[in-house]
Amino acid sequence: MAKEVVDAMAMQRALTRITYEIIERNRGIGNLVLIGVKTRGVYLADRIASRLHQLEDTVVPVGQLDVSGYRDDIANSEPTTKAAISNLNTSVTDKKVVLVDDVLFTGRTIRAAMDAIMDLGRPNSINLAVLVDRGHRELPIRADFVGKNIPTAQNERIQVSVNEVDGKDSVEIITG
Ligand code: 3GP
Ligand code: 5GP
Ligand code: MG
Repeated sequence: MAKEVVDAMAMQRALTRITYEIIERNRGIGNLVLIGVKTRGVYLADRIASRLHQLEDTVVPVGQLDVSGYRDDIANSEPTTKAAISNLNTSVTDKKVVLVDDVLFTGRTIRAAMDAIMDLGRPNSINLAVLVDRGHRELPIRADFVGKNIPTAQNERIQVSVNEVDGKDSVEIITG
């Protein structure tokens, strides 16, 4: 059973609010870099970047991060490649990095993402923006910018749809 908890308008508003919060927290957006966690985190990062462009008239670089080689809980037959971050035309060293993902759950993906970023350089800071925090953390990780907190049972799933790949913007709770 699917229950919609965030519709297209609410998702737009949440991303706009997160964008303002990023500007406020960083006192402007100089030295900012966005890194989206594949797959849907990348589309959310692109949308935040386009709002930043509208509001601050500045182009913020957006990288795409594939954490699969850095995870601790997925058997990994492929050797870890250092090319986990693609499309980023700048170094992360001395940058204020904002990681963007769709759902924060155990925190293991973000732990892996931080490892991948640290392998590439030494950022000034790393913040985390997520559209949904569904709870159930297994590591001491929290998000700095949250679209919506959705407390879930372990056996529930959060389905995030984005227009770019799913043809609609929504967040649904899937049960059973
Ligand atoms: P995403 O790549 O856009 O984040 O992890 C692959 C996809 O499976 C994710 O898409 C996510 O939407 C979906 N997914 C749903 N439930 C889970 C879950 O419990 N764990 C993981 N890793 N992915 C899930
Ligand atoms: P974590 O590593 O924090 O357990 O999970 C975060 C990653 O796994 C996110 O990138 C997300 O894609 C995926 N994930 C975990 N649980 C869910 C869920 O309920 N829904 C969706 N859409 N993704 C999930
Ligand atoms: Mg994700």
